[in-house]
Amino acid sequence: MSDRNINVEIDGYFAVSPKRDCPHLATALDADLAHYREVNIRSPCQDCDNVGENWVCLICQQVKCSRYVSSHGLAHYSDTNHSLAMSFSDLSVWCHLCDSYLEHDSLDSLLRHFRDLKFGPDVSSLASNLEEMKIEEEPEEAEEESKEKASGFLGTKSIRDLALALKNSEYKKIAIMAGAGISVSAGIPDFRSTASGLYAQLAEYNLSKPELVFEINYFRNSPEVFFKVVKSLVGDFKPTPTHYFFKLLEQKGCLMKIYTQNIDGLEVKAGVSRDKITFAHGHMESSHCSVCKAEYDNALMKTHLENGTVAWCECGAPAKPDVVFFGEALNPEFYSSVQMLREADLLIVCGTSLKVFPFAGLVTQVGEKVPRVMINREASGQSVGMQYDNPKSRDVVFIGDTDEVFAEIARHADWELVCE
Ligand code: CNA
Repeated sequence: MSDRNINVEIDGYFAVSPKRDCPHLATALDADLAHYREVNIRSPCQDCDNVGENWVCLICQQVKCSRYVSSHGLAHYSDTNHSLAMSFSDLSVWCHLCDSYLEHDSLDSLLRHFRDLKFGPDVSSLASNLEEMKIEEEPEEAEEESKEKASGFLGTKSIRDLALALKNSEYKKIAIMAGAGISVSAGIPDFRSTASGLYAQLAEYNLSKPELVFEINYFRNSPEVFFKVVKSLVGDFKPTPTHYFFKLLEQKGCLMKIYTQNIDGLEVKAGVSRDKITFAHGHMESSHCSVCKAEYDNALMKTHLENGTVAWCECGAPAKPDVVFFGEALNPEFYSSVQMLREADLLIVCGTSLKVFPFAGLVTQVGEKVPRVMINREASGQSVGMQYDNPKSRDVVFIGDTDEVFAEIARHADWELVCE
C-alpha cells in the first residue's frame, strides 16, 4: 500500500487525513516568510474576483478560488505545476501532487503568520497555545500555594461549601464552560453518551467514525446523513434547570461569561443575556451555503432540518446552519472572548466530555490558582490537565446530573431557582 493510505473511502467519498511526509514540501516551499507578508487573506481570486473561499499558492503567492467556486486554483496548478496551496478559510495546506492535505512542523511558522493575519496577533498566539498545549505536572510548591489561597469550599470540596462561597459572594467573575450534557434532560441527545448519544445511533450509516457526519468535507460530498441525523437536535425544546441556574448567576451579578459548545440556544431561551454567551460552535439562527457561502433562508432550512431533507443552494452545493463543523475555523469572536477567561475567579465546567478542541483547552486559560469545578456524569478533562484525585489540586468534580447538582447548590445557597 502506498503512503496515501491515509484517505479512507466511505460510501464512494473520501474522509481525508493529512499526510505527514510530502516529498514536495522541502523543495518547493519558500521558507522565507517575507514573501508571504504581502499576502492579504481577504484578496479576491485573481482570475474571477471571487471573495469567498480562496487559496494562496505557496510557491508564487497568487490567490485563486477553490474547486467549489471556479477552480482557478486547480487551473493555476495545471499551468505552473505549483503544487502547494493554503486555504484562507481553514488554513489547511494541500499538495496537488500528493493529492492530499498536509501536516508538517515546517509549516508551523507559515501557519502562525496567517493565523496572526486572520485573528490578530494576541488571539493567534492564544490559539496556538491551545493547540500546542502540553500536560505538565504542577510543581509541588505551586500546588501548596494554590491550596493555601483556595477558598472555603476547596478545603472540603463539597457542594455545600461551594454553595456557601457563592452565597457569600466570594466569586464575582464566574466563567462557565458547557456541553451537550446540560441539554439532555430537555430531550436533546448528546454525542457520546454510550446508549442514548447521537453517535450510538449512527451504526446503520456504516461510517468509519461518527464524527464524519459533522466534518465539512464529508458534508459537502454527502449531506444526506447530516440532514437525517440532525433531526433529533431540532424542535421546540425547553431550557433545563441548569440553564435557569445560569440565569440565576447572572441575576446575582456573578456570571462573567458562558462558553457553550451547544447550538440549541437554550441559554438564550432561559433568559441569559446574549452578551454573556460565547457560542463557540455556532448556532442555528442563520444558514449559508457550505461552498459559495451565499445566505440560505433560515425558515426553509428549519423545514429541511425537521423533514430530514437536504437544503440545496442555487449553486448546486448543500447549505447548512451556521454551526461550526469539524474542519472549519471557529468564529474569531470565540478567540477574542477567550481572553476574558484570564479575569475569571471560578470556572465551572458542565455536561461535556471535553474531547473537542480547541474548546477543551479553555480550562487552561483561567489563572493557575483559580478553582475549576467539573459537574458531569463522568469525570472528564484529565487529558487537558484536570486533576481530581490529588487532594492538593484546585480541581474538584461533582459526579451527577447537572440539573440535580445545580439545584442542590441553589438550595444550600438559599437561592430560589425559578424554572419558568
Ligand atoms: P459529548 O461529547 O456528547 O459529552 C457529553 C457529556 O455530558 C458526557 O461526558 C456525558 O457523560 C455528560 N452528560 C450527559 N448527560 C448529562 C447530564 N444530564 N448531566 C451531567 N452530565 C451529562 O458532548 P460535548 O458537548 O462534550 O461535545 C461537544 C459537541 C457536542 C459540540 O460540538 C456540540 O455542538 C455537540 N452537541 C450539541 C448539542 C446541543 O446543542 N444540545 C447536542 C448534541 C451535540
